[in-house]
Amino acid sequence: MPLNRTLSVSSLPGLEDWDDEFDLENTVLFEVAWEVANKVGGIYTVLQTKAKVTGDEWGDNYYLVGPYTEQGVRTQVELLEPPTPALKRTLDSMNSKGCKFLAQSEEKPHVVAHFHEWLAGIGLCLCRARRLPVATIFTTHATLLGRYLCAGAVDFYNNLENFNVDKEAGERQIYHRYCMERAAAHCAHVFTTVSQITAIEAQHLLKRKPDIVTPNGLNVKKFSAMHEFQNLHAQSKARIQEFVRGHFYGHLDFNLDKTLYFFIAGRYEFSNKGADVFLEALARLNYLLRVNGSEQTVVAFFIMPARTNNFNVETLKGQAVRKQLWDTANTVKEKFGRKLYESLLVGSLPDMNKMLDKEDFTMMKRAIFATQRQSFPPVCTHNMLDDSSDPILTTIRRIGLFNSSADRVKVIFHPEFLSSTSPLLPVDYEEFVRGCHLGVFPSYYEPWGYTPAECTVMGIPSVSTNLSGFGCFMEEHIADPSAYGIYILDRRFRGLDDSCSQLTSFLYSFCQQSRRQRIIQRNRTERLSDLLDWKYLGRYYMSARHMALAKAFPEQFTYEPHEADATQGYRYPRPASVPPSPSLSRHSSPHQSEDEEEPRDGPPDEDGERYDEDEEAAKDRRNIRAPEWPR
Ligand code: G6P
Ligand code: 1S3
Repeated sequence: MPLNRTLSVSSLPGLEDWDDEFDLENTVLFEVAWEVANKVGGIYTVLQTKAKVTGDEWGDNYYLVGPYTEQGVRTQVELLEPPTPALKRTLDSMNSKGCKFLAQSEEKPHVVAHFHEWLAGIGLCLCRARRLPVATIFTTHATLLGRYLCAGAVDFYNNLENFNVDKEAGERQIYHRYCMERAAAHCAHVFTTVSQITAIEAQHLLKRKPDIVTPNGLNVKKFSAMHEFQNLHAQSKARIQEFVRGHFYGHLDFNLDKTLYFFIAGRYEFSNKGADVFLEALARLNYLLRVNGSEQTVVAFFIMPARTNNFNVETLKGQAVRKQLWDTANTVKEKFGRKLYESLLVGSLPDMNKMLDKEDFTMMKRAIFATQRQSFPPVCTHNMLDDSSDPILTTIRRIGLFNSSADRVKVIFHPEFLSSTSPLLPVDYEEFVRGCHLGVFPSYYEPWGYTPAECTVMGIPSVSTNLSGFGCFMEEHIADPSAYGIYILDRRFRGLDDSCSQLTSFLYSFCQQSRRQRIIQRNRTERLSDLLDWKYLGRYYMSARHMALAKAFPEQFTYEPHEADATQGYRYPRPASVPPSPSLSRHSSPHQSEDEEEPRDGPPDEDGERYDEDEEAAKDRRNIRAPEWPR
């Protein structure tokens, strides 16, 4: 079967295709992970989004192996008959022993087995212990010990070399799992991690330096016209606004047209994911917006699943009240329209004083009466099981962000992942992200961090940190990240309080941008999405597989390492229209008034320049530095 051995990276100007001559005939790839067709977290996203490029390279010789879950089988896979008798016999035998499968194979091929995380790593250790002729790769997406240490009050990054790893793992009662992870890392022909920062962590905690860094990519959906994703932002924002109208009923004393939506989302690891820093910065932002008499309001969403027993009544009531107001307005509109029509039919202009009758007024008064409430709009949308000890709620009580009228920053904690079938906020995650203005992910422990990457490919600016794989990757590949809506918080060289101040200043500057500036910034953010496409990043996984084949089967395969480090070689220049001085480049576009909606064909800027998105993008592309890799 012909196998495609190159990956197309033509979307990145200046970066050549990688054309390694590697004969994959009679070679089979198994990728094994707990999150294959089993959504737990980010590893699922890695495997699901990467499947297309890996399939392009390996064709029918690519197999994903994961746990058998009824739910996964029902919703995510197509059941097939094994194509060869040998495979059928193997699978029948596994089945008879109670081991259910998903799978296909060829006879006597060179096998590459790629294991993700310690749970699957046990298979790798057994392959080596039983001396199976298999080229093995182990990828760790985070180290167990690193995650545990960071969740405690430990100065992790300044002490990486000093931890007594056995003692620390033992004290946290993860010694057995830690040993499996370390054994898998050492047994593998090729060991990889998702970022440089996790590579350093692995070197110290697992005692093996990764051979290759394999950054996480995404499937980038490209629109033919730039304004299409901007339109999607406006449509999705309208859905969020509807929810906000209901949630804040009776307290809608802020201008929705001057309201910005910020959010944090992900696994509920309060300090690892930086929810602590975000809350503190929001409290400070609230103060700044209040004392400076800002007209802007910020609604900050926390989308982090916690234990609940469903939505709370007050939140559901808000949406019911909103719906009732909408229905009332429509009923009155219908009656008004009919009377107007009757009057025009007989050739006269209507008497406006008679267009609404007593019944209409009573109905409207009743609807307004229903919007009265004694309490502030709720902070949390659900009944929390651990309400009194929940870290987000406890912090909100301490900093006093209670959604009062005086607050310029409102908070909504939605402790469940989003779904388009929700009776409360019926949008899926992608639609929600598109409708927001800024994703805020000030993580302390984040080997990669898909959330800001997803924002980027949807053209939504985000905050990440220089302790996250994504933040470091963007810092390395973009000359002026904040001009592109990629704000990278320093959590490496600053204390907690300083990081909170820096985040506050990012948020406050963001609030000071005009609509026009936000639109220009979104265009720039979206332009970076090629950088995160598997079409480009898939090459690192490819490299890992080739290296593993060469190590396991040196007679058949040779691997020439690339001279430059795998993550070098590409740098996005400062946007053409941003002034060179750092002090001037804080605002990402020339100042313009809020009324000037669309940047294209707009009037000249203060300095007399006219902004042209296409021209700016073209200039940027021409300025891209020649790649250092591959050579
Ligand atoms: C998109 C739409 C514009 C809209 C804008 C709102 O760019 O194409 O028509 O005015 O979003 O942006 P904002 O940042 O205020 O939500
Ligand atoms: C890990 O999932 P997490 O959120 O526990 O793997 C993800 C995929 O590689 C990665 O993006 C994330 O940073 C890690 O932490």
